[in-house]
Parts: sequence; C-alpha cells; structure tokens
Amino acid sequence: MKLYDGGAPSPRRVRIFIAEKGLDIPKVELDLTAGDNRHPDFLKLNSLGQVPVLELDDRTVISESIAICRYLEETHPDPALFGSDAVERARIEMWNRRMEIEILGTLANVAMHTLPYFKDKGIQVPAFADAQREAAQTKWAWLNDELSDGRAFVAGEVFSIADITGMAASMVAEFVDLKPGEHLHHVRAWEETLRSRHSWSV
Ligand SMILES: N[C@@H](CCC(=O)N[C@@H](CS)C(=O)NCC(=O)O)C(=O)O
Repeated sequence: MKLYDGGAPSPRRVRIFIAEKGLDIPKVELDLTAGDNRHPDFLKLNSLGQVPVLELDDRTVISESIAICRYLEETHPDPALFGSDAVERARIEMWNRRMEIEILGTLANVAMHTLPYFKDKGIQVPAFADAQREAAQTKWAWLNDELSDGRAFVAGEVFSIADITGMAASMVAEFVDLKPGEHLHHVRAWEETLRSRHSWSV
C-alpha cells in the first residue's frame, strides 16, 4: 500500500488520520508546483490530477480524502475516528460535512481565487474571494457559538475526522491570513487543543 502525497491540505488530512491511527504507510511525494500531478502516469491513477491517492497492494486505487480515511477506518478500526455507535457516527458525519462545507470550503475558495498557484487552473474572481473572506469570519463566529457549550471536540467529547477537517481548515486559514479573531475564545481554544496533538506536525 502507498499514499501519493503532496504538500497541500487534502493529503495532510489523510496524513493526520494515518498518524492518529498509529499506522506507517509508505508515501510517494509529488511536487504539485512542478506539475507532478499532471503527469500522464499519475492521471491514470486519478483523472482529476489531485492528491491524496491511496494505492493498495492489489493496485486498487482510492482517491478522495474521506474515502481513503473510511477505508483505513474499516481496516484499522482502533481508535475509531468516524464514531463508535449510530448516534456518534451520525454526529461525526454531520460535523465533518459542516467543517468541510462551512469552514474549509469557504477558506479554500479564498485560496483558489487569490493564490498564484491557482491562476491557470480556473477563472479567479477577486470579488468572490472578497465575499468569501468576509464570510469566513462569520463562519468562525458561528463555530465559536457552537463550541461555547464546552464540548471537548467539534462533534462532542471524542476526537474525530471532523476535528481533522478542522485541522486542515486551520492550516488554510493561516495561509490566507483568515485565522479566527482573537475574541473567538472557544474556537481558539479548540484550535490550540488540535495544534498540540502529535499528529499536527505530520
Ligand atoms: N476532494 C478531494 C480534493 C483533493 C484536492 O483538491 N487536492 C489538491 C491539494 S489540497 C490537489 O491535488 N490539487 C492539485 C491540483 O488541482 O492541481 C479530496 O478530498 O481528496
């Protein structure tokens, strides 16, 4: 088994997941800025030219961060990062989607519509980037209100894939200078907890 990796938030999400599971999976490092992900050999693995990609020993290929994480969850159930019972699984799914759509997606839109790397990958709309910049602080404030009930992690008392998505969002936020405002104490405290985990630095 090997993970096609690259210095970007999506593969990092999988690297964190792997570290939290205590697994050791060999990696193939792609240089996205050099266009390794557009090489015909890699496009045969993922026609979208995106990382991460997990290739199993029998040559089965799995793309999409969450699909890879779900495969690893099934094959290595402990610790459970997608929940342990029906309610926990549903709450984690709900929060992972919220973290993806409301937080990570908003920040990623700012990155895609402003950073030079994405210039030739689509049409950049500066006004949309500005609107998403403004939306980002509103979304952080919403999350702050949610976390004000004192829960330890975003989906409850257990660390989960939803927090890992939050970790990716936190990294992107730093990159596009959209960290949650200092007055948002609950989000800042949650972020600090995540940043202090051993998996943060993988
Ligand atoms: N939905 C995909 C997104 C993957 C993705 O956007 N990967 C980015 C890095 S964060 C990438 O490979 N970008 C290279 C490119 O599009 O040129 C997932 O979660 O795996």
